[in-house]
Parts: sequence; C-alpha cells; structure tokens
Amino acid sequence: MLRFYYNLAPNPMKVALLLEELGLPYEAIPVDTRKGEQHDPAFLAVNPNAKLPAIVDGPATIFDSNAILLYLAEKTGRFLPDGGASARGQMLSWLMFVASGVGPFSGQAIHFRHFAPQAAPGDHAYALRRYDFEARRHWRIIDDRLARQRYLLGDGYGIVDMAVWGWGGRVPFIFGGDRGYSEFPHLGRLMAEIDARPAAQRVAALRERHRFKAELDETALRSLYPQIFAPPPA
Ligand SMILES: N[C@@H](CCC(=O)N[C@@H](CS)C(=O)NCC(=O)O)C(=O)O
Repeated sequence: MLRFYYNLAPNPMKVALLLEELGLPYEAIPVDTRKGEQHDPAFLAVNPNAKLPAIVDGPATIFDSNAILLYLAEKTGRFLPDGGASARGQMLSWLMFVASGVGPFSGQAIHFRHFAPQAAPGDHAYALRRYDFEARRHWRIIDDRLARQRYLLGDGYGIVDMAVWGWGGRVPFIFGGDRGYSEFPHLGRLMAEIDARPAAQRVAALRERHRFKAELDETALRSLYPQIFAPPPA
C-alpha cells in the first residue's frame, strides 16, 4: 500500500487532500518534526531533504509536495486540465508558481512574524517586511486570477487548486491579523468551497488521528531551526 509520511503543515495536507480526492488506499505515517523525527536515518532514506511530505508507492519514492501532486495526478490521469501541451504548460506554470513562490514566501513570512527569535526587538524588521510584502504580492496574483475564474486553471478543479488550498488555510496567520480573507475574498471563496468537499472533511479527520508534539521547546527549536544554535556566519 502507498505510504504517506506527513505532519499537519500545509505541504503534507495538500497531498492528503489529493489522496482523499482520488480515494487511493494509503498508510498515513506521522513524522513529528518537533521531536526531530525528520532527521531519523530511516526517514532520510525516503526524503534526504528531511521534510514532509513524502510518499513511497511501490518502487517510486517521491518527496516535495508539488512533485507528489503531479505524480499522483499523472499516474491516475485525474485532476489535470484537458487540452494537450498548452494546457499542461499552463498547469505547470501555476503549480511551479505555488511551489517556488506562494509556499516559500508564505512560510518565511510566518517564520519571521511568529517564530524567529529576536536578540532585540525589531532586529529582523527588514526580513519581516520583505517576506510579508512578497507573500502578499503572491496571494494578490492568486486572488486576481480567482476573481476572473472559478478555479486556478479555469472551470475544472485540479491539483493547482489543491496546492493553493494547502497554504491558503494559513493566510490569516501569515498576515498576523484577524481579518480572515477580507483582503483576498476570491481565495476565501475557493477555500470555503474546497473545505466543504467530502475529501477535505476526511483530511480534517486525518488531522485528529495522531497527537503531534505541540511544545516549541529547545528540542523542537533544535530540530526545526538549528541555525539558531549555529555560530553566526563570518
Ligand atoms: N518544498 C517542500 C517543502 C516541505 C516543507 O518545508 N515541509 C515542512 C512542513 S510544511 C517540514 O517538513 N518542516 C520540517 C523541517 O523544516 O525540519 C514541499 O513542498 O514538500
């Protein structure tokens, strides 16, 4: 059976959504990153990058969430656009835009707003400004597109929407306010639509299945942000 290595963060959750949409049987294997389990040699053999998600599907071992989405969609022939090479090219553009822009900038914006330690108040103000600005710019591009069409690629729901859904759930947290989706109403509309799907409700049930470590104590900080404890660069 397909093995799905996960935690509750946005990248694994978008893969959980596709697995549930496809109705594929899978074994969900929790990897607790706050306990440092991503650095276990057995897991590094699956993903040398020490991050979630990853899957093992028979002879195929695949890491990086968007690569997994593409692999599963192509393997099953589902949740992909019709229309040949030009439609596939457009799908790849938006999928890579999420993989290389939306996700990383959102992740760094969250890091500097909520988690980065400060030696003195405001000592990473520029980093926060840069990532907040870039994350907001990326989400505006998504929102503008969704203002004109129902899904990222037009009329058909697919893996790009699932990739957006993974990080979209964090938008209120990224920008640190309680404004919800007021700045990105079209994204909010897509999030509500996907959240209501039976597959997303099964993902919500998966989230309850395992109790991940909640404390962000020294073990967690050393596992997630080892640079905190490293000597400063020369
Ligand atoms: N590009 C990777 C990023 C994966 C990633 O950053 N995963 C986070 C959870 S969303 C993680 O495993 N963090 C643990 C760590 O950084 O040690 C993907 O899309 O799968």
